Amino acid sequence: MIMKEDLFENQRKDMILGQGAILFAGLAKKIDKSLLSSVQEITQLAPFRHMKTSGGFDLSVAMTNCGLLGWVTDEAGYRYQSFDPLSGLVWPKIPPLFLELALEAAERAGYSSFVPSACLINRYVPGAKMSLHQDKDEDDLDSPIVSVSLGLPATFQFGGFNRTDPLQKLLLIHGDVVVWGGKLRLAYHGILPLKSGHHHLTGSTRINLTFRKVF
Ligand code: MD3
Ligand code: FE
Repeated sequence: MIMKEDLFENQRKDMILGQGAILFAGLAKKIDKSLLSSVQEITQLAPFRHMKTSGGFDLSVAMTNCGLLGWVTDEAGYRYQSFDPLSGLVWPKIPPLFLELALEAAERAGYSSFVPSACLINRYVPGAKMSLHQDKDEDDLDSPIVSVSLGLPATFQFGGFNRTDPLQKLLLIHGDVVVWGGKLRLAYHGILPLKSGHHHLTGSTRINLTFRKVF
């Protein structure tokens, strides 16, 4: 008899999600504590904050960045910029450990010279969500986006090039690394409201890193 747990277990194996997009289940687990202490160091220089949409609403996800460029949004709209609007200082550097992980995943997915110029760091608390969107602010759409999930699990949804295309759901759990390239690079995607829970390393939060080559 197939049990519910088996279906969950199946999703815990590396999986091709589409042409050019692969889930590496648990790949970041081996370095989870180091990744989280790096996040801690970054946020001492560039704290998590709730950015405003151009319409003036606070995002439920708190964000910061490291790298040469950081993604920001405010009343003027969204963009990549080289400095943190809170401090006026350049964003903290991407820690070598982050780069090694992102490059390992990209390489394994077939992207041999991925050099991210930006790393957006998202923090979700229960109820926080990310509405369906496409990531197309980057000039380099041939490069993949590499995402790393830490802490509480989240239900990720992705579809096609049109907002109304049918959606697939994928549970992203602690340590999962996904390389989003090929056709899925421009897919609509989002995160359903985070369920409350406790994770031994992040408490009641989920942290997501996304590595991007902006230009
Ligand atoms: C699929 N973040 O920051 S990561 C984002 O979990 C974002 O915080 C989500 O969407 C999060 O823009 C999802 C996975 C992800 C990132 C970028 C993608 C999936 C993607 C770009 C294209 C297709
Ligand atoms: Fe996105």
